[in-house]
Amino acid sequence: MKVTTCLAVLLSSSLSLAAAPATPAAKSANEFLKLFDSLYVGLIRVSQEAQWSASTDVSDAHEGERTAANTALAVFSGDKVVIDTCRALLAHRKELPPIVARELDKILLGAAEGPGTIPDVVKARVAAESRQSSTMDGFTYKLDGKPVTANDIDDILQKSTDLELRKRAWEASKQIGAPLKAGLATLQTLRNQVARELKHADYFALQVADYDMTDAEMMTMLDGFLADARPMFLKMHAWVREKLAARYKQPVPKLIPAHWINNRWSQEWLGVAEGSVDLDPLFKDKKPEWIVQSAERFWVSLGFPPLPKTFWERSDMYPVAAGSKRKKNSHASCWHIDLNEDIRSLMSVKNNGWWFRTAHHELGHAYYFMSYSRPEVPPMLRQGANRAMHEAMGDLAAIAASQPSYLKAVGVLPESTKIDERANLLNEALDAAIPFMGWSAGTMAHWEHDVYAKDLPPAEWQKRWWEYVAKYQGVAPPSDRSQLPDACDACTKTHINDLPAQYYNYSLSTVIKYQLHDHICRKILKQDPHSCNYFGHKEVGDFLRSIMKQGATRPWRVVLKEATGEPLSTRAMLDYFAPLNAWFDEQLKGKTIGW
Ligand code: X8Z
Ligand code: ZN
Repeated sequence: MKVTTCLAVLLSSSLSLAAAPATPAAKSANEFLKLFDSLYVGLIRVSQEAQWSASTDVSDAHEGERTAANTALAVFSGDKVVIDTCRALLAHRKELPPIVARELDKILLGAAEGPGTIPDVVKARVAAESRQSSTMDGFTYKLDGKPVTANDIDDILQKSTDLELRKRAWEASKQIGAPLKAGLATLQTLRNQVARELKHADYFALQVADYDMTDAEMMTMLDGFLADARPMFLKMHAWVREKLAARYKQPVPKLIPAHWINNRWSQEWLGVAEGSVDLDPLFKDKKPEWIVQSAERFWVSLGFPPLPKTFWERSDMYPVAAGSKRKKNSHASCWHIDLNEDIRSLMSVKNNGWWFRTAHHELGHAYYFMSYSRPEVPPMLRQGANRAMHEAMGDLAAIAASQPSYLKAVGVLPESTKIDERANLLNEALDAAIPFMGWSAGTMAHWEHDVYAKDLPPAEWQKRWWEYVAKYQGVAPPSDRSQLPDACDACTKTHINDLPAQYYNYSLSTVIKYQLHDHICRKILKQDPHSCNYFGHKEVGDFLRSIMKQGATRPWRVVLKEATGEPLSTRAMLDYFAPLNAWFDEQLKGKTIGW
């Protein structure tokens, strides 16, 4: 085969290979990848470091450094030579080892994020992304005129029964939307321009391409999840609105007012199921550090190594001290700084049940990073089998961390505590699965799809958002927000700004986590999935590691089928919650379902 780019000529003349490749195409690809990987890893590290500083200490200087580092990365990743070389090599796909073709595919997807053929657009996009993150991370919420943190707002929504205060706190949580709206409008155009340059239909389609799917296929799949979960969701919705109306002494509404629910976006419906284990009091005397250490103990008990020393030295996991001027991103995340050993987490951990689960989730990412950081997995494939699989590992640890048998085993829950299994199952469905499908596969996926694939004008964003919240989540704002000219309630969600067109990752991960859980409990531990404790079981760790260590070297559908014996399916999730059906039917006799 003949590759005519100057980079390839330079490469073939200057590099030698350790092992003779089977075909000329493979030889050229190896030479190209050797140089590409070395430059890419260097640039990614610098870009991640700059992003880390900008996210943990918001300042103009850090924003400037992030923009500079990300521009350098984009210029390299999207260089025309890189694009032409990958395309030329992929024209000989059949002559390439599959892992090499996968690497080249991933490089092309990365290039499509910033094609060198439109440098001004790419530069503008990188700067606009950086600005948007700084605006978001540097924002201060105000409640009754006083500054409050996201944790403070969540505390009120999780604990207060004062409906007026709840409404003010919920409205305060929407303040951040207006300053982000103009930036998102700019990014809507720039992201689509960038994606369309390399012939992706739009930015949403570009993100979905990472799953080897078209956006139509993805939307059909998500609509399938929604249809599968809908019968239970409708029952759950009818039951919850009665419960909350009684709690707040209000008439039973058709749509549930958003400030009645314990989460800023009604994505998780926590604290409705009475009689379920209330975790918060159990952590009252614990330090936030203990929460993260417990999450590490969970993973170590499965046979994973302790986290690297640098994780503890470099992570930023606790709220900024009161009175400090420093501002940091308030959303939990885990970072693979150098695609090798430098792993860090950014959180604002407090000693409550929500952060206990979230810490387990974040360390799931950390252990996935550690498992595929090995010489057999090239840098471009140091990713999850797909992005959802990465989230699923975290989510799996989060459900495992909520199981009473685990909480008893690690001494959080007194041995003598009586467990109301039905209440716990209901609580889990409300918190981690069924309403979450309406939010993730419904509102979030459809709204972002409209924004990118249908170029929905910013003037229509707010109205469309609340139409979807009503349709998919059965929720309404406390007062009409669809006509507020400056508001952007969608923009209040972190991912809309800095992980755009990817939220369906969490819908898939919800489905996958129950498939993995079902397999682990039934096939490996021979336990009932409703009461199943992974803690201390190395065979569970071996199973998870067998998936994680592959990174993205093989197609995700193959990896999932091999691991669980089943293709992607809502079966396990629906089976898991099936015991609630009869109970709901009993509770809802004579009541109206739906809205
Ligand atoms: O963003 C997250 C993780 C990031 S690693 C904490 N999650 C989604 C969200 O908060 O909206 C986990 C569940 C859904
Ligand atoms: Zn995550």
